Amino acid sequence: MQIIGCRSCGEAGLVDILDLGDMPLADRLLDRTALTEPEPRYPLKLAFCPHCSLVQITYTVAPEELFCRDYPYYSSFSPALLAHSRDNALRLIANRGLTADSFVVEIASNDGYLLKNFVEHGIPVLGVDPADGPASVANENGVPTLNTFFDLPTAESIRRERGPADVIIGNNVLAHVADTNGLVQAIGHLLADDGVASIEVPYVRDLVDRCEFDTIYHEHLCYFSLTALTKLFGRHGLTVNDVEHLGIHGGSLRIRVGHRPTSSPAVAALLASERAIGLDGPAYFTDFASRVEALKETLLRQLQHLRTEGYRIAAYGAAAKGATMLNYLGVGAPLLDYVVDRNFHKHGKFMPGQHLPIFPTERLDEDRPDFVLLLAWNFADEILAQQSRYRRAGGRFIIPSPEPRVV
Ligand code: JHZ
Repeated sequence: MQIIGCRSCGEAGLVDILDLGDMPLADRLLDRTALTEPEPRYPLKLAFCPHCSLVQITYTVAPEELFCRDYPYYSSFSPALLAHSRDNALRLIANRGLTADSFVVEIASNDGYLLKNFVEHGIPVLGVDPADGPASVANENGVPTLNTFFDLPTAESIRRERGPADVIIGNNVLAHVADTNGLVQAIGHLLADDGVASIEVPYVRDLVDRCEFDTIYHEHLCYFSLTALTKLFGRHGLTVNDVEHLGIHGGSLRIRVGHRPTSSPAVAALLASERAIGLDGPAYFTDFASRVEALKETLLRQLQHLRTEGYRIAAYGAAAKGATMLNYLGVGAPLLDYVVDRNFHKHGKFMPGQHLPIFPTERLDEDRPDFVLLLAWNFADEILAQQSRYRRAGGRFIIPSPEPRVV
């Protein structure tokens, strides 16, 4: 569905920023039998709202089609993400003085990768996630999880049965929910008067500055600045009381939100710096499309040159962002041979659109392609360290952004 007004403030007059064309769904990995069937494609266009500064895509794919069955993303396959999440959990436990009498809720809790840290400390938790595979893994591992979408009716029923939440965590979920205001309202309803909501979102400034265009796909409806976040939460009587700029996922903001204003200087400082660089206006985004196009041309030329020279090239990371990268560049076979990934739920499947097969990472050692395009560049340090044997044997990685480089 095409949106008419802004996803946050509802105003008309969105300004176009970037058009990636009609794209397949990034996490819709295909079985071999589906390869001959037509694949749904939807418009992928980015726009800016001059009223509330929210960057957003203009077309909404039904959430049931995106998230419920066969959702292949399991958070627990990245040790760096596990460490990041554990650190967040331990800080919340210490700073909030959480005990066996507290109640922690996580929205989009996936396979229980984060809540397990609270469970270990004897703190009551509840996860909510619509993806049936990850939710059942969480339940099997002792992290109680409701296999449903988090919305106002769900928040009301949790509050009725369990009382208000002392902590609500929502990492990489705010951008995924079509009813943006409904989600924030539901958070406000479930959050205790003195509770804190800890929310992480990829930071739109990093997206633009580092040309991370591949993080744009249909699951990500919104791309947040602090300016846009404060307006969104403020509309529902909630205050952004703290903010941190983190490296995870190519650059993210973690905000702490509450009913009571206790705002830290960090919030005022980041809002001022967004104003100073013009992130609250459309001009900041004017050259983004041409920079994305230039990156595409450079990377394509490089890959084509290597192939012409007779080198074999594979890719690492059957990530959602990998699907945007491959489909926007229009590269599959014969330029690239295959994709490897650690997540065994993805093995034996094929990437959307370009239909490259997905294999376990051990394939790199067995097959020794000359180059590997790093689609999961956000975990570059971790993956390069893990692939030291392949690299010692002469294998090289191509890191696509902020500009292509070979390591
Ligand atoms: P990764 C995810 O996007 C999911 P994706 C989601 N769409 C979201 O919002 C963003 O994050 C923020 C694999 N891997 O996490 C695991 C290895 O094989 O960058 C993943 O399949 N070996 C909800 O899908 C992929 O790479 C490794 O050592 O773009 C990484 O996907 C590591 C670390 C990862 O996200």
